[in-house]
Amino acid sequence: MSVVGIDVGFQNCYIAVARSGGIETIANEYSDRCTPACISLASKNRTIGNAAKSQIITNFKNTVHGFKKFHGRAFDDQYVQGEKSKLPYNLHRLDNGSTGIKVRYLNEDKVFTIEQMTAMLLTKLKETSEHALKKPVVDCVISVPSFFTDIERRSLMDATQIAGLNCLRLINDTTAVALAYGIYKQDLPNPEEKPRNVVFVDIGHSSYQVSIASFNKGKLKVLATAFDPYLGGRNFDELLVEYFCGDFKNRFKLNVKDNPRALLRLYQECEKLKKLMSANSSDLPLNIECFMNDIDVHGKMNRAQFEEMCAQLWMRVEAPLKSVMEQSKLSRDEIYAIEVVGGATRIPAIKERISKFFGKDISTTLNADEAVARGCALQCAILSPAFKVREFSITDAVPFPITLRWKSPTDESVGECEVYSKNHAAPFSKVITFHKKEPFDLEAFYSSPHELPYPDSRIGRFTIQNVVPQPDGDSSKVKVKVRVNMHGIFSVSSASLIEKQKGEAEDVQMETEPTVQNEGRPEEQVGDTDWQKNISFLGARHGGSHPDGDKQDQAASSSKAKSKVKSVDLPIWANTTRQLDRDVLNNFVEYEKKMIIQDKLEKERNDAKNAVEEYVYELRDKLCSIYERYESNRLTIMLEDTENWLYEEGEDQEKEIYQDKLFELKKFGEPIEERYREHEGRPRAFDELGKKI
Ligand code: ATP
Ligand code: K
Ligand code: MG
Repeated sequence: MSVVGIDVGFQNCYIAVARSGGIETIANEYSDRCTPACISLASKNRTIGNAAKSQIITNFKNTVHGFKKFHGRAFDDQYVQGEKSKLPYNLHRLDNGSTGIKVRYLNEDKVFTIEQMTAMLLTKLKETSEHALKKPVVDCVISVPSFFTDIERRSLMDATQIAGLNCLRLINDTTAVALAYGIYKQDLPNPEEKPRNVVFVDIGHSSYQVSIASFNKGKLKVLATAFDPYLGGRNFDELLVEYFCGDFKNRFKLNVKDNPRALLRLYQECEKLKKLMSANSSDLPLNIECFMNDIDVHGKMNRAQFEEMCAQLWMRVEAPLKSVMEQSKLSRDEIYAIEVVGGATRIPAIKERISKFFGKDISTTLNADEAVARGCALQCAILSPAFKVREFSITDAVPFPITLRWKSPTDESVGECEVYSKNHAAPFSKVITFHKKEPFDLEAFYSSPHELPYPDSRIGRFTIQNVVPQPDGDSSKVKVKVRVNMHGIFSVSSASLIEKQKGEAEDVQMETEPTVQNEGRPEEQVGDTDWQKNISFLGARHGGSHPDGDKQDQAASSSKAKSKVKSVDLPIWANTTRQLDRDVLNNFVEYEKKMIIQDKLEKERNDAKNAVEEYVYELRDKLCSIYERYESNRLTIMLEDTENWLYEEGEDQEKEIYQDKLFELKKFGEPIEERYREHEGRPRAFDELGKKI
């Protein structure tokens, strides 16, 4: 079993793994621990990560980045439409209304879903971790913004399946950071003592998240979360770009916005400038050669100017901090530390604002780029039976309250109840008892749409099937188990009908209101993969088969049998909004595999071609130097022919053709190399002999 944690960022992804020495972040084939969230599609293959990032300008229509927050969003969604105008590649409305990405791939127009795009990225990250661990990677823990709603989380889970990963937990970014902070701390208060409260701030490229967690020895509890889902480093880049577009228009008469390539270059330069300004307060240059119409442009900016320009953004730093403090009901002096991570927290003005709000210095004891990935790997290690880690319990918080509404087809009565309040502990299961004579519907939705960073508050509809009255005509007692699981996803996980036993007095009293009972968090016992259970619900929808049910529940009912109550599992028909159909998902899994093979074949083909090229250059060099004394006219001509061939019809051939070519060349090259080695070997052999005597 693999222990891998993946931080899937809007811009940057990091991987941490557990090895015998502990948790470490690993580097990709470019010796870079950061893998850009970027995918470039081309006529023969796709490139992902660093190689794709270098295509952003040259292959801008087919190089995809900045798509993380399209998960679970409709094409018509306001956020998607707002992004669309800024993206160099094309978005496309899919048949089911969700957002697709249209690119040219293998010389065809192709539309990929967001799940597929993220799966491509995950494939790359999976390969990188497999390379580092030297074994297959399947189990992992992946980070997710704490403000992601059910549908966005489901969509991300679909992506992990397409990439062939078994995601043991989608963990909230700031919760992962809290874990990375707390697990190694030796000096946490004892369980009976007052907990230590720490604020965690993560400002990345696209969003801003805050949480407060309280720590005692061996445990952490998230008290509250808050966010500005639309404030991140990119907002500063945008303002800089805006400024220089105006500047270049005035001074160079250039319409940068009409030229996608130039605009993309400007974005890259502005981001560099922004980072430089974090370390320097003096005037800094921005120079781009051959920017547009053969014109070299140059501009400058300093920190003071930048800070003035971004006034509207600094103002947004405070709100989430205020919100999280109000929710936690803690006073500022009850806060032990403010730990900041995420690239954009390196901006001095942001640090100042946060520090000013709390009236104390902020801490940067965690690695700003790697803390999320490390926390993910730690969570994976905790869930892995194969890995020994310190006991540490993590209680997360429900970011948005969830309400359940029920109704029966004939019965007019509709009722509802908030089953999870804001900041309710998660993961968490509850059992709700109903008294019904017929199947009924449960509708789950977020209770306060106004605070939801998503336009649709619906979570799903669940029909409890096969409900019948008792033989005497009375309503049956139906126990429904709902849960917010390890991934922060809501589900109705099981339902059972309690049959009245003959001669029993119990159950006679009629409760009109359903009762809600806390079940606690049995999920924590194992690396619960109840995602698969969700899939089996979908199976129930198509095949009408009975859902798998819940093992814990079956155990519970068998123990209840002692109290002379018989319970019958009821099938649930689940309809969660816009989740990939099982067949569609399977097709995507197969297609991803095909693309992986295609990339591998293309790599082998390229390697074979490069081998020919390298051999030609190497041998030609040697023929002019160390092999000079050997007769080689024929070979010299062959090499020249091959070089020309490589630029003409040999430019784009099958792997075997290159292999044959190399073989042919070596037939003539190797005898010369052999003669040289023999010749060179002789005197040295004598030397060796001399030393021994
Ligand atoms: P998200 O968390 O929104 O999904 P992410 O995890 O990909 O995004 P990070 O890698 O945490 O984001 O941060 C990237 C952002 O931080 C970029 O906007 C980058 O320009 C910015 N950044 C990195 N270093 C600095 C610096 N020294 N000064 C200012 N900004 C910086
Ligand atoms: K990141
Ligand atoms: Mg991040």
